[in-house]
Amino acid sequence: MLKKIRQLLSEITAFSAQSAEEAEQFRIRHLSKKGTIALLFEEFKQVSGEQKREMGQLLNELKIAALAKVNELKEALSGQDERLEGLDLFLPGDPLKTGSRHPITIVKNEILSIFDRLGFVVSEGPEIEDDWHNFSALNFPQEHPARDMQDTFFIGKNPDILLHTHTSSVQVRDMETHELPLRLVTPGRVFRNEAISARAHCIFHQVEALYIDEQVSFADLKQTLTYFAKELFGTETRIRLRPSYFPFTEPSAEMDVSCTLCHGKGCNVCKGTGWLEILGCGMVDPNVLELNGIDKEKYSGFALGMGVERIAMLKYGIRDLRLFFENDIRFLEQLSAAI
Ligand code: 2NM
Repeated sequence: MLKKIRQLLSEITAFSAQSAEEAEQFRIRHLSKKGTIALLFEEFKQVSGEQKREMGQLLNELKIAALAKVNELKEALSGQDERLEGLDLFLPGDPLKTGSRHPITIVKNEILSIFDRLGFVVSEGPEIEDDWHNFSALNFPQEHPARDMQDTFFIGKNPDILLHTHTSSVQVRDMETHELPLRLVTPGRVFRNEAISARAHCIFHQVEALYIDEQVSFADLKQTLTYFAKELFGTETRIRLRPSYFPFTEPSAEMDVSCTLCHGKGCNVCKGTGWLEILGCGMVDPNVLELNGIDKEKYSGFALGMGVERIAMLKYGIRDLRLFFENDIRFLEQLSAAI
């Protein structure tokens, strides 16, 4: 009888079931009133003497093992059938909703990628600046109107701490800390105290580029601009430069590209001119080089700056700049799908 019990014990511990049905049959076979274990207990009544103790212990062990196995099987298989009931496992799953990049980020990355191909490295810096990095080091005279409360956001009452109005302030920090030559692009948010409209916002995104080395010329600037415009708007794009003025460049210019919509014929996007204004640029004013500790006899440089929103508007025919800041999911999805 001992042998029988041991055999049954190993059979029970090794047992596994594929379905709740099989588990139930297992329970009936071993644990019902007429099951194998009940019969063994019946037999046990006849046992006497020395064997009784050992056999009793083993029988109890067997019963506990069988009960544990039944519980284990029930737990593993419970609900399985109900959960699967009425479910078509071949249906496609719920689609995962993925986000998309903001159109400004997409266009900004495209601009940075074009400059990357020309060897310009990305540099970023603080949005909160002091007067030196935002104005003085860039040759803005003390009485320049941009320093006015009307144009610049100052932080608290301190006239020396402000939100930077262009990313040139980051380039000043680069001139302070880096060896020459410098060839860098500075993307960033900039802040100007303007009334919000379809064409202006108090926060916008800028990318500026700066190249300083020996013998950098206006011809280098023109070639860089031509390459940039053709990469961004297509190889048929032409550029033109108009004289302009910035405190930090001399000479200064504004660059137009041939209208991306009518290719120069004249339409309502270019207001009949055939040209679109894209960016400002120029040769770094020798005063700026000097203010930043650079030998103006040995070195020269060019710089340029553009608003990312304006380029995104022209590239994708968006008429209201405010759409970029509202984050209406329909606008973001529509545009990032188009880009
Ligand atoms: C512009 C237009 C023209 C510019 C100048 C400098 C620096 F640091 F070299 F002085 N950085 N960026 C610059 C020049 C920016 O944005 C419309």
